[in-house]
Amino acid sequence: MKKKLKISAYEQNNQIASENRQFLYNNDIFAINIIGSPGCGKTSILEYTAGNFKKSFGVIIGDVKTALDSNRIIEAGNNFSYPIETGGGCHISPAMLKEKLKIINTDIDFLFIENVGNLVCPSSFDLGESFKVAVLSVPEGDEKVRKYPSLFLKSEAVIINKVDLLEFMDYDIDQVEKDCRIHNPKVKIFRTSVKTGEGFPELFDFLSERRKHF
Ligand SMILES: Nc1nc2c(ncn2[C@@H]2O[C@H](COP(=O)(O)OP(=O)(O)OP(=O)(O)O)[C@@H](O)[C@H]2O)c(=O)[nH]1
Ligand SMILES: [Mg+2]
Repeated sequence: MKKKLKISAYEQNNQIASENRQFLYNNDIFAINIIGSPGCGKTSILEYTAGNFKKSFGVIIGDVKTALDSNRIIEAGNNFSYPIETGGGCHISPAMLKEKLKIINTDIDFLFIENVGNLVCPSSFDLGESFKVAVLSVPEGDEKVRKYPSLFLKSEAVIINKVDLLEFMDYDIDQVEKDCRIHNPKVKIFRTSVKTGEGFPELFDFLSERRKHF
């Protein structure tokens, strides 16, 4: 009797991630996997982007429950917004993304994937994205890069959001940048505020430029 070849869950995930990557490439879609703590401002950044980024883009938003964040993007003026309910899962899996890619409008240049709010699990999975962006925010404290290193090893860019709150908090932003560079010396860092718009022109320029090289 022939033995059935078993592949591990890890290999299976990577296989599906490769299929997602091929699909995105075939459709000329540059995909960014956005990872950060609950409440750091991921959806707010995408709302701001919906109002100010002059490129065509879609959004997929993973949450344990509800389509609340996905609906916020539609209200902000971008109809290409799709929710993923993980039903308890602490991250979007490659298979969940694959299902969603079947129904998205593919006439877009960028796809922003807001992962479930969590600094640990989402960083362990390749979804087939072009690159990962880590989002930090001032009120959550300045030690997160040291405490949750794996995300910062894998992120090509880091957004430090809510810088409008710096004057009220003990947050050593220069030290946070140094910590990021220990994990990835080439990391691009953006200091943003959704309230003032600070940092967004630089972020949008980076995304537009980076798309040319995928
Ligand atoms: N002061 C200030 N508040 C912000 C900024 N960005 C987001 N917020 C606020 O932070 C809160 C959480 O923002 P969300 O965008 O929902 O955060 P999120 O990361 O999408 O949260 P989850 O989806 O639950 O993980 C909201 O009350 C926002 O108004 C900012 O730059 N400055
Ligand atoms: Mg959100």
